[in-house]
Amino acid sequence: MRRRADDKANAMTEGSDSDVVWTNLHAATMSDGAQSYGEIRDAAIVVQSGRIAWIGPRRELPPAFRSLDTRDGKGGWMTPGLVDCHTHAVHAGSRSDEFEARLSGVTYEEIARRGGGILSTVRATRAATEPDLAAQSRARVERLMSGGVTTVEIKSGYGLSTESETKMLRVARRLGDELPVRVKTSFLGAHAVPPEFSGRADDYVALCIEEMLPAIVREGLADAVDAFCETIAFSPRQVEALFEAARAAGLAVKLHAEQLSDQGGAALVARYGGLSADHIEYLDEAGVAAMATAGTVGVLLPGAFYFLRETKVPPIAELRRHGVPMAVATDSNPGTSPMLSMTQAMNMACVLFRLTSQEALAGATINAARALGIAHETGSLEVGKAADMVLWDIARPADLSYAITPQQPTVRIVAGRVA
Ligand code: DI6
Ligand code: FE
Repeated sequence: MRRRADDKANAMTEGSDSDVVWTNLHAATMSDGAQSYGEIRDAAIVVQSGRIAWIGPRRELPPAFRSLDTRDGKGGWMTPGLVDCHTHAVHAGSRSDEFEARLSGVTYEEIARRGGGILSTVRATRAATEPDLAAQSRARVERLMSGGVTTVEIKSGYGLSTESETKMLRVARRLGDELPVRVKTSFLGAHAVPPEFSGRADDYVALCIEEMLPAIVREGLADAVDAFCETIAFSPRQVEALFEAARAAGLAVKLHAEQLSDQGGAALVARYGGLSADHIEYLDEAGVAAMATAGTVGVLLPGAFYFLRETKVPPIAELRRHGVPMAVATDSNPGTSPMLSMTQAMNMACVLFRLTSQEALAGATINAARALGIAHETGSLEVGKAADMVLWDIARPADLSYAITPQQPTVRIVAGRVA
């Protein structure tokens, strides 16, 4: 089932526009990870069959490519297409009513305990027809795309029944088929305990393992399995049972870990060779070390931090010291991060978490691709990778994380094709 995204990538590259060379631009290749922008001034980028066939200083362009049609970068900067590696973009409705309640002092946990929060979006998502859910979700994904996103991860987790979880994931897959964007999906059945299982979380986890996951695997609907490990959600023991089932099904794992408290979730997902531990405000150094050993990416979600007025900052210095790759994502969701701009998430990561602007761009490109297990395919401008690229009318790469205002590229290219 994990093969699906690669099939999509191949399908995308096969039917590409003719071979071209992009010139009159600078490139931030992000090929060094977060160490630098991998800048190439006055660059040329050769795109053949949807992939990057050559990239370097224009004056070094090999003669064989000089007769290709050119595309004018108008003096802008080409970066890898942005990768939003953590979203809940498929859901129904809004929660501005809860936002108002929180402004008057009610906490997120209190709202959740009263049956609001995630469960109010569950009610709306269950009630939505598949076409209605698709229409609402499509508008969000299109907004992300207009801000430079070429790959987006989308989770389930607002259905919490086999019928509604598969509905969400089918909608996510369909958006990937219909729109010029790569979509990776994660099964987040263990997001909250649904009302009909109130007080019976273990029974609900058993349903996730015995009924939902097999149905999802049968239809090839998920690329990974995610869970919310928290006192108000699922315990490490419950998450571990789910990860065992994911492993048996051959699916990658990732985890909402240490968002509101330290549950040892990051160490747990690292023990399963997980792709990422996400949120991680309350992560301790032992968890950081476990992630470093396993190669698990730390996904920073400053939108949720901002929106919940969290004050505990993720342990950025420890993550750097241990060499844990850091990604930045929107966490786009109605409860804790109603945000649809990756450059805005980058700005918040710099201002709130003190990432450097290089780290923010690496977090939105190459490290985000690693968090999805697709860094061999996208996330940096390197020969052999898909030509997923965005052109920005900016003077310096740091302009992308500098502005608070959401930014839009002038050209967006997916698998070599202007989209
Ligand atoms: N952590 C979050 O921030 C989102 N899910 C999660 O596990 C919040 C989801 C929501 O409130 O709807
Ligand atoms: Fe999330």
